[in-house]
Amino acid sequence: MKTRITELLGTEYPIIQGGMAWVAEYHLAAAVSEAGGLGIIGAASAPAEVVREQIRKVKELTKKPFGVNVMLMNPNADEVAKVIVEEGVKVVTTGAGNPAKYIEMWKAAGVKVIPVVASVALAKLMERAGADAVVAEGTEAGGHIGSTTTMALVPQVVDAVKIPVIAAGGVGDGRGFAAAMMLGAEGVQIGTRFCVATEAITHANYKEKIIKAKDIDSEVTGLSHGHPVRLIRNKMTREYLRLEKEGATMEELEYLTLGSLRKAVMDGDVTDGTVMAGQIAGLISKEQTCKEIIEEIMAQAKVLLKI
Ligand code: TUI
Repeated sequence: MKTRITELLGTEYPIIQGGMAWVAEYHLAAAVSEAGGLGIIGAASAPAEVVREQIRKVKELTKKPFGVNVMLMNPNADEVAKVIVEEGVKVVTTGAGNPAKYIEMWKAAGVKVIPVVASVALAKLMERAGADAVVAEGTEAGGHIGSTTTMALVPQVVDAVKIPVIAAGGVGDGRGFAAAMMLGAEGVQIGTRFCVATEAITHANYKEKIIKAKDIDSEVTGLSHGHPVRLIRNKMTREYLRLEKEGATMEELEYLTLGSLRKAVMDGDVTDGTVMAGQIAGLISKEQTCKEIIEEIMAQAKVLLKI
């Protein structure tokens, strides 16, 4: 399938993997790229040298295109941005902020820049700053989110910019892919379904939490201090939301979640840990390889789109 996104990225399919913190490491990124999508290393809060190592490991596993996601709240973002150039990475996605100050450096080095946005305003700003495409991510997504739904956000971003748009948030199968195309997107970004991929190093308890989740099992924490995060309900979210309701300070809330994502993804503590996932978790019913996931999505979408 050809769209401006497959042309831009040099991939077989217009499917990119989300840059999920801890989950999006080199095994997953290489498997998604090998399966014809765009695998992504999620830099999250990692130091720049760890990101460099991850990039080198992906290169050992695949000759196909891959990218790096820069989480802009990472205190090491400046160094990570430079490592991307030094290592000759071809595609960068960004999240949780405005990457304007890095775009000139990345473009000069020939890096394709794809910011993740949650509003029309930021999409337009990114186009003017020289972005090659944007990911329009709706509030259905897991992790750090905006407030507009994918259904409402994607067509508004498509109308506002000339660069191609990738839809994210709530896309988990071929129906979601086809719906995104109908909204004018030319690609999709998928996170939660790749979290349970065979190649993902995500702890079995985390995968099971996603597989068992129903449609209404996610919560949004952090609304009171302006950093909303979507995750699967557990003891930690109940405690967090109770403290938020009681007017706890950001410091008190941060203390509760310190290292909690690592605890869930790596150690499998899905009771006190942070289980970030999107609303589409309710649709995800089994672990599959990245190849199976991508081929199933594309086969289903091709029937629906009659292509
Ligand atoms: O970035 C994401 N999702 C993430 S990042 C992340 S790491 C984290 N861990 C703990 C607490 C908080 C974050 C987990 N999930 N998605 C892309 C995304 N970006 N969604 C929404 C946005 C966004 C929101 C506001 C982008 C820009 C923005 O404002 C830009 C501005 O003008 O400053």
